Amino acid sequence: MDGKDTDRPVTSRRPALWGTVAGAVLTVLAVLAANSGKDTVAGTAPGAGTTRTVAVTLAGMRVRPARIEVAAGTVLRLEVTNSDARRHDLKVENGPATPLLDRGETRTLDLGTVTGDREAWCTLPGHRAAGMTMAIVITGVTDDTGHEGHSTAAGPDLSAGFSPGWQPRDADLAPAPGGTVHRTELRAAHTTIEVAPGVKQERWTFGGTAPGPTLRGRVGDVFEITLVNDDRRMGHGIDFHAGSLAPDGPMRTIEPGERLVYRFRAERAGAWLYHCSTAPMLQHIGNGMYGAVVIDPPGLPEVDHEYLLVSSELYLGTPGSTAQVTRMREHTPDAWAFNGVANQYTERPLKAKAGERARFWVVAAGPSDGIAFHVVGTVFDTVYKEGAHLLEPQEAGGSQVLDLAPAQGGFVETTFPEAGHYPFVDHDMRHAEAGAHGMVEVSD
Ligand SMILES: [Cu+2]
Repeated sequence: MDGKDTDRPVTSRRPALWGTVAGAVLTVLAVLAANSGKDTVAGTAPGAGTTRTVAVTLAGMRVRPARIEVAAGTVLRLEVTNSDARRHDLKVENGPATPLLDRGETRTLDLGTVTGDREAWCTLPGHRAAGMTMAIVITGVTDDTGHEGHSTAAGPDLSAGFSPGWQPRDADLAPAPGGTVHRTELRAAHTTIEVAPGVKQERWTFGGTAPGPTLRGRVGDVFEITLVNDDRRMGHGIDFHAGSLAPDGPMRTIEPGERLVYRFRAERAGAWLYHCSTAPMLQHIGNGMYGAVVIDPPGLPEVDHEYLLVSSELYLGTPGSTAQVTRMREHTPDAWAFNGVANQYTERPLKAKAGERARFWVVAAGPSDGIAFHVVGTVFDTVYKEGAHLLEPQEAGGSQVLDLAPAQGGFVETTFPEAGHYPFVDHDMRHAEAGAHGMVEVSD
């Protein structure tokens, strides 16, 4: 590669955690300050005889802080509180364990004098593997593995908070604008985006967002897109699946500072992908260069809400670095996302009212995963996939999942039966539990 890779090696996992680690250290510092009155110093070695009490929270398949640094010789106490609706415990490697704690229960674990690194985890089946772990790292001793700590948590901490001022991408899909010719300028540029709670990631984008802007029109409309390459470092191109034409000219790669005009007529309805056409597309799509084109089927009825959700994997780290591209090739994403940000609609739910009808347009951007789109608590009475109605309301059947391969698109419709909280997910649970999860809050 270019020798500027700043990723950690592939064997050392999960760059996303560094944000969490920093947060954990701050928490520890805050706890230290809060408890400084209790400290008793009985030796001259750093940490020797000092007592530290650290508040530890169990919630959302995470132990927080996920990492504690203590000086060798410190007497360590963990004040463990379960703030989750379900029960958890915390077991310290070669040390004490709490009993199963109900929500709101607290137990103090006395670890005594700590001299070596330890792990702690929830012992319920599967919780440790899901990321309920904490690393207790002793400072002032050489770690012969050369690593800082041994956190084994997987992926970004999705139970952490988004940064102050963070806003989700609007999932509402606006109606097609008037007119039959739609002109858009798309600028290819690098942008830093908060792609998961507290995780800022450099993205390659069309128009500064990933997904790029959504285009919408009717069958027969003409789209005239001017692509401008504002990226000073590399070439980009664009490919609209909604139009048919010879790729040679309009899909060519343009160099930094160049522009091209891509004109197509949308001859057929559907939920279409567009994406960067420059090789390697795994990297260009995987770093954010994709978006949706919605061409309404003739006679599409009005509904109370129309949402657009573009699904994708997320790969963290320096875009295009050896480490990131290796994860893309090995298909080990750091998270999955709707509209480019893991868990954004869990944090900021979509809103609807009981009895209202919603249409969810879904496009699978990949680059490697499709989606099994499901809305918990609802049955779809309408399914439209790849240009065809598979199910319509007057039929007796119902549908539970819209399944899309990478680059496919469609929509489903449902009516929310009553007030409540309806999660929407990629029903591949590996994806749902790592970011492909949102919520519709339905009120009376
Ligand atoms: Cu590109």
